[in-house]
Amino acid sequence: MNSYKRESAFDETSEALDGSGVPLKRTRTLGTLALGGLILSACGPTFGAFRGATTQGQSMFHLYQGFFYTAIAVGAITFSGLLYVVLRFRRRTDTIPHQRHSNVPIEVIYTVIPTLIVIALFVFTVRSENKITAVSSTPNVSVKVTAFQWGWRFTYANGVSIVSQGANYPQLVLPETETTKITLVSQDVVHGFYIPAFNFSRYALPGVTNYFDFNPTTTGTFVGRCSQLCGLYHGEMLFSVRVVTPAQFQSWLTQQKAATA
Ligand SMILES: [Cu+2]
Repeated sequence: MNSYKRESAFDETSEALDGSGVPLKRTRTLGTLALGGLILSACGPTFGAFRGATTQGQSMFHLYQGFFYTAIAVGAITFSGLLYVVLRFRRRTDTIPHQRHSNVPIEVIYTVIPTLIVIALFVFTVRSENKITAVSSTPNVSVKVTAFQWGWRFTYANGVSIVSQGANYPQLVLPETETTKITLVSQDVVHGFYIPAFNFSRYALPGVTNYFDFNPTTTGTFVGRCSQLCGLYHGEMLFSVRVVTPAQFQSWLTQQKAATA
């Protein structure tokens, strides 16, 4: 009797209405779903990608994560169907199931659903790419990155230049949260400006100038490398990226300027 009472008391609360007249139970379910989605995207599996140390890198990561979740859902449905027929018609004595020439509703479903999935993935891709490739007209910092066989030169607007010197790999210093506009060029052959933690790679092409922005979201030091086989010492084309607070960045830049002078 006690358990019955508790159950009925629970039912009363769960069927209660919230202000808008929607049953509380449904509101809670929707809330749980939304929270679940939020937790999945914030702390869900990375599927081997970086979470992204820039706002652009995070957009890339969320797109990749969304593609992966979609692939898992499609895979689960496909394999469930496959497993069902394998088990359902496993007996040797089973006669061949009823064969039909066509089934219009099923054909419509398996044409329309994949089309909708592709359209949705396309829309999300365009939205993410627009965010990733957007270039600010009023960046806080501008750096020209020059790739050459086999190193990098980072030139800041005030003339400070950091360049590869033998085994001394250059370091690109960026301010956290602020917008840094990168102008990427190549002095000789095709190179790839790749920062794994930023989920970002872009060709450095001779005769072509590429522009993009970085808005770092966290301080730290990250590995950078050339992602295009560009010759004998391609493997030596390493660099690092150090993200510091804007105040630290300003004092670093002033110090470098004084050292150059
Ligand atoms: Cu290279």
